[in-house]
Amino acid sequence: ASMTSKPVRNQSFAMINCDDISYFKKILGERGVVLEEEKLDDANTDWMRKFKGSSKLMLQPRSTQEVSQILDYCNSRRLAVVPQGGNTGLVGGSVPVFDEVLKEAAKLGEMSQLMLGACALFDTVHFMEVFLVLKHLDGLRDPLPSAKHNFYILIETTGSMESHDKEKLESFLLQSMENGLLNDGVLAQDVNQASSFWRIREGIPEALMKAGAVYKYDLSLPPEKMYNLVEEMRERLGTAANVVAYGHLGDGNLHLNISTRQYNDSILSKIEPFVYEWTSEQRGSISAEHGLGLMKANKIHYSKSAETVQLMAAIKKLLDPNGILNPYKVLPTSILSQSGV
Ligand code: 2HG
Ligand code: ZN
Repeated sequence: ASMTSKPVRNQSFAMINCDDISYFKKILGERGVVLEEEKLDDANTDWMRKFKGSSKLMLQPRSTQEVSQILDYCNSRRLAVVPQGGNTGLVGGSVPVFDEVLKEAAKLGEMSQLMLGACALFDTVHFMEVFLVLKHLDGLRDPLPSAKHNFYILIETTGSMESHDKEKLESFLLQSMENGLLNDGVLAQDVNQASSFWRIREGIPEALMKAGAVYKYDLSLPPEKMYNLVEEMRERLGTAANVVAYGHLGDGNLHLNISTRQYNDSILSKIEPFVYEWTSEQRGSISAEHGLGLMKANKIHYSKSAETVQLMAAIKKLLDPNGILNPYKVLPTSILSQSGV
């Protein structure tokens, strides 16, 4: 079951024919043109298995020049294109909706990876759900086995001097325990232990997938309000669902994940539009880290004004006059048809 009703195919886009394929083989060589159904099937399906397209062709350019040749051609032929990296998106942003041409971006992605690497240098504070992960994933240990707690935070600092980081964290832990802010805590003694803590934090999405169906929301909210939404949602849903909250405390990013045995419209109607309205009232954003994709293209008005959305559509029209780039995503189809995209 999908959480989004599918838009209709934009009939101004052409369908791929043999001439197109010959042209792509000419510029990319045989190796750059993938037609095998099995490979396409993976790329057509998002990793949560919620969104599925029917692309018949994947291109693997290896230079920016090849990329620009592909886009020139697709634009002149009105062939819609979906660039795809790791295909680990959560909002249906990286899979085709219909028969768009797939363009593998992984081989060109080194620059933006660099950027992720640089980000990791900053101190990070995450909050997380521990038991869910311990229950569903193997080989992990409870870092604070003496008692069960409701709320865990994971803090990592990366200063230039390890001993100084350690001192800072030790005194933070001690002080916070003294004034009742924290019940319990543990400091990783070496990199192995640190990475075992991280495995718990990073295992949450996987554990949720194993637990059953999951409704995912990626919100940004004032940090002091974040948990109110979680509590309200728990009240609203009662025993029908397990409301799981984790995320990036430092930037006010709440991953509200609602786990149920199966997808079910009555649960969905208790979650939406409530979750979007609540976020909008707090002047938060309904898409903090993972974009709007297909899933939230028609929800953008909860966090952006009509003027801003018009402006975004105008910029899109300027850069992509035929609307061939990743269509049906981010902006509502109604706005784009008004602006003639
Ligand atoms: C994370 O912080 C990722 O673990 C995934 O951004 C978020 O699964 C999610 O909702
Ligand atoms: Zn995240």
